[in-house]
Amino acid sequence: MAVQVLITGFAPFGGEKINPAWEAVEILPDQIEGANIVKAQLPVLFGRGAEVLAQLVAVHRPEITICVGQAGGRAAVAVERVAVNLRDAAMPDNSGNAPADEPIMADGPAAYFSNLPTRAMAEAIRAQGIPAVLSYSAGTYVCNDVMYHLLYWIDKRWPQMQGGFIHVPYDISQAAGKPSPPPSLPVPVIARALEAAIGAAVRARRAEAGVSV
Ligand code: PCA
Repeated sequence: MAVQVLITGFAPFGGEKINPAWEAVEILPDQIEGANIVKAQLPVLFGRGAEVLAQLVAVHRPEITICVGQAGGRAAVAVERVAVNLRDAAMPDNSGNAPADEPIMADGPAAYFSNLPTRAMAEAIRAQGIPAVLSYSAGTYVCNDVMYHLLYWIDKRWPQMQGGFIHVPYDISQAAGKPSPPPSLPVPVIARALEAAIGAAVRARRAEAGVSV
């Protein structure tokens, strides 16, 4: 059975016309390293984004789930290692909700680590000649909300699943529209980075399962 990978991007938010995370996810191939790639978009909504993800996991039963979000201003693709149990919005989500100082899960730990091979994923991106870093904060906005929920479910409900999060820079078209242009990467390059990261995660899963490719 082919490994099933669920990969999500987000809708645009914060006044942007596009979200490079979704644009890149959308153009990924349907197969990477022999794994099936299921792509979906999540809404930029506290709570609801995670609910949509839970439905997708329940339907598609992926072995690997990777969510991808825009981190405007970052200069590299960031493979996130940690999600924290905190909602603290610097700007409202797409429904105008801006929670402050709230836990995500009353019965959850302060933080979770991703159980994906994050270092190998970052190295695989760099091997493509694309800047990549390991990141120790996914923020306290909707991306962290979704990542925390994902790791909470892996802990409580779906222990066979691996999950994590990747933040990506602005697309060059977004940077070009700003008076003091922040760092950016073209969407096709971001897609290549995601493909490399997914490939590394799939290879590691197979190696662990002892399955020959
Ligand atoms: N980035 C936001 C939420 C949606 C997205 O693409 C974040 O970093 O929280």
